[in-house]
Amino acid sequence: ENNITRPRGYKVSFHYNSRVEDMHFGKTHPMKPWRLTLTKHLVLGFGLHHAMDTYQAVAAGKDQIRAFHDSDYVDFLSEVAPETFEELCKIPRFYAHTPPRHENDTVELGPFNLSTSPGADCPVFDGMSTYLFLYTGATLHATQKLLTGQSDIAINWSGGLHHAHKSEASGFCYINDIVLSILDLLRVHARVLYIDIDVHHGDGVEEAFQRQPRVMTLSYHRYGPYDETGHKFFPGTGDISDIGLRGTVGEHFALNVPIPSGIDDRQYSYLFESITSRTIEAFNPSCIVLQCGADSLGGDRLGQFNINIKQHGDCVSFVKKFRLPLLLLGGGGYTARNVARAWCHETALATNNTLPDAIPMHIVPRPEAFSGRVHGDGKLYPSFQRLHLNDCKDGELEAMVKQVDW
Ligand code: ZLM
Ligand code: CA
Ligand code: ZN
Repeated sequence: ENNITRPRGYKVSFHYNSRVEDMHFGKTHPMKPWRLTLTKHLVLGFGLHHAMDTYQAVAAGKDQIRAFHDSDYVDFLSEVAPETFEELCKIPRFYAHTPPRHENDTVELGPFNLSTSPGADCPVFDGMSTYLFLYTGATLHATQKLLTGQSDIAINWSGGLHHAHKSEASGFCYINDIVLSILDLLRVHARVLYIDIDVHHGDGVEEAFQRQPRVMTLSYHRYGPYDETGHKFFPGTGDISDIGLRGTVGEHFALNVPIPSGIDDRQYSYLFESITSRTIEAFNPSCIVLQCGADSLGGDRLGQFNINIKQHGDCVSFVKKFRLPLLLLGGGGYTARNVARAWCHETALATNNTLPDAIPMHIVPRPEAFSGRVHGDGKLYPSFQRLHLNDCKDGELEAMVKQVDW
């Protein structure tokens, strides 16, 4: 199929469990696990599984998650479901974690920033525990493969949930699989570099290691002053002056690259390559974790950047060239067809393959073909019949947002 070959001289592993696809955050919630279905079908359709070792992820154990997260929070996550939420909220050790209410709150928040209100960022939904423990299990197994040297590059597109805090869900993230992975890597590696190209600031990972000089966090993200509606782009942190906790040994081991809306390929590539190479040179890590959030692509439902799949992939290639053990994770990405095209392309780059632009008709994902349920909006996008690495917006590349004056 398409002359897909295994990479020469190194090994790639792919970690996934299709059960994550059955989950629904809510009807209009931007996070669509369906994007992972599309990604899987492109990866399999192009035959990229022949170039890697593929592993079916098993759920992480509660004790593994307690390496970072609060024990009560882990208990809550493992027991919570829409039916049990209200009762669990009344248990004192959980109730104690309910944030204070603000007057103009539109959604009612329960313990740990979780909620059953439909407008919540972190809703409690059916099958949620299964979903959380599976994406975490996939990341932890990928990490093990790197630690044992059985893989040189390990991939988990269902992971990369960078906003989760020790005892609080945030921004669609409940368990911080990245922090858990880095904690494991630190058992063997002297210095771990974390790079985050999601359009949002990787605040959860940065915060977890703000006193840790053996972990350098580097996030590229949309950041700026308040917008017309009086809000900051989520999560509102990641200023250039934010460099790790001052007065601790972790100071200078966080880097933030705040970026205005509308940044294009050339501008992004200049920033990414100059800053990333200087960081690797100076920090000298022995392994790298790269969060490949695809909401930095042009045309993303939540993002405000204007970069193409080709450029997004070039970031992966650039990091790969340093030949260090590399963990590739997903993250954000809210225009499903572009997310799938990007992560499939990046799977090809990881395995040293080049994909033809045309997606053969027999592998164009047909929504109606899966489990009798209509996922996404149920439409077959015309643009999805080609990879279109240089066209995230189907022909119109001007930013949806105001182009800033550079
Ligand atoms: N409201 N429904 C990126 C995480 C971004 C915080 C403003 C909730 C949404 C968004 C939820 C169905 C990653 C904020 C937003 C509305 C407080 C955010 C539910 C639409 C919906 O239609 C929606 C009714 C929802 C949430 C939009 N939330 C857009 N942006 C951000 C979180 C996560 O990509 O970095 C990694 C995976 N939250 O701006 C509010 C302040 C909650
Ligand atoms: Ca980022
Ligand atoms: Zn994001």
